[in-house]
Amino acid sequence: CTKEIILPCQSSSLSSLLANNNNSGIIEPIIPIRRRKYPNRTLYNSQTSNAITKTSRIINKWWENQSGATNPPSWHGEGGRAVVIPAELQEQSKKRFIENQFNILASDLMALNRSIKDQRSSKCLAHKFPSDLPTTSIVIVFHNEGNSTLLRTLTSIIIRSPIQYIHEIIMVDDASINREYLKDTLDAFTKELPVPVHILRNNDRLGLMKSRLRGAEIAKGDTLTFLDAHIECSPGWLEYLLYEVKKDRTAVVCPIIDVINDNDFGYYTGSDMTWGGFNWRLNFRWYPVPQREEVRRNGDHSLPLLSPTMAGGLFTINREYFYEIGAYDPGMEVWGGENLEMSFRVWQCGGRVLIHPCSHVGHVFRKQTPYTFPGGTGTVIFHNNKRLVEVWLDKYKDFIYAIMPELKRVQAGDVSERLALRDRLKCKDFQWYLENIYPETSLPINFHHVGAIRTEPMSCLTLHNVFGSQKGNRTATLNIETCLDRTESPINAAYQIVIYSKKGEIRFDDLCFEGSVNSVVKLQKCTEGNQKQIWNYNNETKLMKHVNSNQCLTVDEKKDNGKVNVGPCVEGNHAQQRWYLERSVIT
Ligand code: LR7
Ligand code: MN
Repeated sequence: CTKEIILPCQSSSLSSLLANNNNSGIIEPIIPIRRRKYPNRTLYNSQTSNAITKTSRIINKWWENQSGATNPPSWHGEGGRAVVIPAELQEQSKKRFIENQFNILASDLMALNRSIKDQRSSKCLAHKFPSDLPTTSIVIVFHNEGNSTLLRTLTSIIIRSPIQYIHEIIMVDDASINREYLKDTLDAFTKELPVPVHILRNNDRLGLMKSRLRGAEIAKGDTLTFLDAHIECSPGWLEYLLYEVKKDRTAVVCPIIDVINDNDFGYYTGSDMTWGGFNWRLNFRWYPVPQREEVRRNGDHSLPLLSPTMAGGLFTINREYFYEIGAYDPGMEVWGGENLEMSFRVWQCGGRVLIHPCSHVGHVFRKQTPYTFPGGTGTVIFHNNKRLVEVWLDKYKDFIYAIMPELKRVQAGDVSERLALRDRLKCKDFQWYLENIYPETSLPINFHHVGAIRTEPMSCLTLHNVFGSQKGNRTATLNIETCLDRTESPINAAYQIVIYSKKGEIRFDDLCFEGSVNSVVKLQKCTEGNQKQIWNYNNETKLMKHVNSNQCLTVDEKKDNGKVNVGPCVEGNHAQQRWYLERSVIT
């Protein structure tokens, strides 16, 4: 089953994350670190300028020790540009890629305080903040993080935040192995920073959820801000997050996540028209923001989006509210699932998940994890997802288990405390969440039928390659094949389950049956208002009409290639056009 597991940050979903126009934004001054001046904005008082100067001095010292040079070897990556690896370093950089699953040499060639573009629109820049924003404790957990990426994470926080709001930075080393620099070098670097930095070190691997819980426990700030360990904060990233939490203590606020290329560290603006959802296998996914959300915001892209889910890595939350709403599920291990769990929980129990389009933080997206998953990748993620399903999904459990029969078999462990939490908070059910917060979901909410669609001899519409491989290529195909028994071969039978929705789509996850006159039916991304994706079933004649062409769904018997076509409807009894909807997997 591991081949089906797709990590959220795989490259295929990245393209949908990028903004169309990457050329806007003023570049911070590209000058040597020592002389770099930061514009004095509101909130950026002398305390902040001093912090920036001091941080720059430390960075210089760090580089001198590292490379014997006053400044980095050359000005790589300035303005967020990509690093060009010198020919003599290319082989080494490729060889060392696996250490972190990103090009650490490219990162090493850049200044820790390399400049990037200001990502904010003029509308965002016009926002005003009160001076009494809540403070924050920044929690960064890491397992085997790269040196320069981690130090750049810290540097970017300090040089791009109004320092008076940073109560402290709490770092949790989740039992990294064979990385000496995460000990003394990190201690020395952080000791000199102009904000208090606490470093906790786990003796045993706790995984990211329990590590974050451990970090949050010692936090004293008004809010908590969680960050991954390989990020770059862009100018103004923090103010917007803090202000939303000040206005609404139940808001969980995420920045737009910009993309730092894993190979050359080029910094690319994330789209403000992308939000968080999830697919049938409970993988977090980016999807386009629907029109209704544009209407709700009056087209103002400097206002926060109400997002169904969050990516998980980067967000600010009121510290007390974090605990009220149930923090993290301590039964979850290593990586995965906690992002959806928190999203469902926050929405179902009265909070809100926001993405603030004025706040941008860059993140190094990797195609694979560089570290081990104690217990096995599949097992761990399934265990976490099973807990999520058992606690939050109500009757949608049955659907998920039909789609992922493997998940039904794994152990969730004891979830009674999480169920008690849900009870205590009087949370709404999952149906409410889907209907009100995520009506665009690919899960079945408004449907005529969920299950196999077959012809008279037991042949079923069957899908292949729907979720793609780890590398992200997805060449979904549709065939007509022998119907499979869900008890005998549940895993393969899952690919014969489709939704026939009230809108008239026939869909599998986010893929829709798309037809046109006299041609083979294709699987395409479902798109609102695409008439070629609308079907009309007649329970009496058993015909499945393709509305747009006024033709019928037909088994291609002549070619005998296992394909289904849209073709002229035949009067009377024609077995190739008679379709039966098998018993639904949910009601
Ligand atoms: O055992 C572990 N212990 C850790 O401390 C495993 C991981 N970690 C740390 C790790 O070093 C990193 O700092 O946890 C952090 C997240 O792990 P990554 O960066 O290896 O994975 P990721 O970027 O794919 O993680 C995304 O999904 C995770 C699901 O559990 C978390 O929610 C991450 O926070 C999340 N990251 C983001 O949302 C950033 C944007 C990427 C996307 C989409
Ligand atoms: Mn990450």
